[in-house]
Amino acid sequence: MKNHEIASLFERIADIMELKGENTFRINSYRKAARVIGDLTEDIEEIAKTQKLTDIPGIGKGTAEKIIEYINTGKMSKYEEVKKGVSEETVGLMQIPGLGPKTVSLLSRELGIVGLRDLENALQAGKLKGLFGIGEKKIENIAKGIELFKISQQRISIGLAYPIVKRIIAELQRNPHMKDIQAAGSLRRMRETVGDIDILVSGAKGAEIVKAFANMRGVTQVLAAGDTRGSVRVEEGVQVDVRVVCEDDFGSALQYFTGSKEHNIHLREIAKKKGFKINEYGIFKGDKKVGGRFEQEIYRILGMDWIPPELRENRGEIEAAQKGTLPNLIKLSDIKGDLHNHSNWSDGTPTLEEMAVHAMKMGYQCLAVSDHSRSLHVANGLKEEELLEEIEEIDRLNKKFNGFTLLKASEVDIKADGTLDYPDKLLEKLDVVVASIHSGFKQGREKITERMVAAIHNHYVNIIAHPTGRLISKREGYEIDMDKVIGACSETGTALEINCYYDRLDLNDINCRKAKESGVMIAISTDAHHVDQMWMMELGVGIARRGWVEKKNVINTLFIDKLKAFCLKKRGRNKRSDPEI
Ligand code: DGT
Ligand code: CA
Ligand code: CA
Ligand code: ZN
Repeated sequence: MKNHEIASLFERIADIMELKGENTFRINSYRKAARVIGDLTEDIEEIAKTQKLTDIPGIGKGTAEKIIEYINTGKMSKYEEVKKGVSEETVGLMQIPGLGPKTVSLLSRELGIVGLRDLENALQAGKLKGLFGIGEKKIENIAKGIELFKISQQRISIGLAYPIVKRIIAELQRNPHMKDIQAAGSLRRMRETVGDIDILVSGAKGAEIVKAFANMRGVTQVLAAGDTRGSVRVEEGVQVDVRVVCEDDFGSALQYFTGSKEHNIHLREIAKKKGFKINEYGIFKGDKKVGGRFEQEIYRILGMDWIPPELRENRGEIEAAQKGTLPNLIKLSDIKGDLHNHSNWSDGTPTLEEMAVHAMKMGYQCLAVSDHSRSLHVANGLKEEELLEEIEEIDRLNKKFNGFTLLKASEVDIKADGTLDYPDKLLEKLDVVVASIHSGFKQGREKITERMVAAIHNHYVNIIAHPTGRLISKREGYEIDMDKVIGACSETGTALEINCYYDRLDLNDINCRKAKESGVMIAISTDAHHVDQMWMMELGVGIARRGWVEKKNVINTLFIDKLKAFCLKKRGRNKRSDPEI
């Protein structure tokens, strides 16, 4: 799919035009096109084939022509034209979070900064100080932006890697020489970011399999292709490694290449003490191989329970496996609903009905529509009367459904002073209230924590959404005292959200585990703005598993009456019939 490439090309055109100080109106139309194309779920090439590009809102005739040109030739003359006279390196600078065209043009004019190296030198020499409009805080942000940029060049979100792996596995599975195939490494452990993708295959004809791997759709560069291993770069920019082993070794190789390194080192020490040796070829007693076909054998022979990959970080999982006290981790199939979603009433794409139909297809019992609240203008937040209308529409739709419920909800903005964006009497009409911070990120740790805790103490707030506000590829999030937040949630019966959206994924694994240990319930929610984002539930479940979370810790595994009771309980209305949760 070329959607992503084309969207970023338009984004780059807009950036360069802005750098050159060109017409704002035209710049914005390129940015809009970039956003629209980035959000498309259909393959833009497919759409182009049927001549419907201009049917897409935001795509005019000129834009459509540029897209077709790119599809046909791999080039866009507008881009070639606009970047004349600007160095590639300077264009690259604008990809650094916090460095927009205005700052980049200032830096180049005043300090002659062309690329990243220049910028880093200038920062180190303190040359940015005193430039017009660049204060201490801005300098600090640029430094942080460079760090994030470097990380994003090295690691990608699991949400981006996941579909790549699915595509590769589906393609390789068709190869007749293949026996087993499985993702290993950090991806199998469901780390929130992955450095590269590791795929393990078993089969007798290694060279044939590696050849098929190197010739896969989407490969842009072959870094290595031998008899038992191959390494390629794919169009999404990430490196993918494949190893081929013989069937008899598959389990031990899978164990080895899943890692983490720290887990494996600890496990090897235990093996050694017990007189075994483990490596990618098997588990050995002296020279005799005693296991290796299945991963389970390794753990069993070492006297412990099999450890789910998400736990393999050497954070106490080996000891728990020896004692038989590993948690019974939550599974995707335990999920009964999704409690944070946006429809076209605010900034989402789908209608309420489309969301409901998709949720039913996913086997859910319920779905909460939590459109944005009134102050969030950028996200088309709902005025009070609009939320009332939406509630009516939900009531009307629910009459049509059988065994499925759209829950009335809102993602209410927590304002700068810790109060909520809607009055209690309106919140009372909702089944689920999700609250989150979208502004004032720079308030400082104490103030933000206070603000969040105040919201948690509101009797109507059931879930705190994306509790750190970070975006993996763009920003670190606000500083917050998570222990205090967890404490307040535990005290008040408020749930914390794992936001499944690939660029968010906060609560992270560590805080998740803390929350669980403090008895805080967790909501795993996708924050979908499109039905095609609802699959990301899988990512959130992965993070929950990394946080040792069990089904009983998660509110969206509850049957709907229990879920409603959980929410009502906080309002103090339902004291007599405490739900058993
Ligand atoms: P990443 O790619 O940075 O997200 O992290 P991983 O964990 O996927 O690391 P990677 O791709 O370098 O290696 C895949 C697995 O192979 C790793 O999790 C464990 C195993 N492995 C690699 N190098 C070593 C090593 O030196 N010792 C041990 N015990 N295992 C290793
Ligand atoms: Ca890896
Ligand atoms: Ca690797
Ligand atoms: Zn949201």
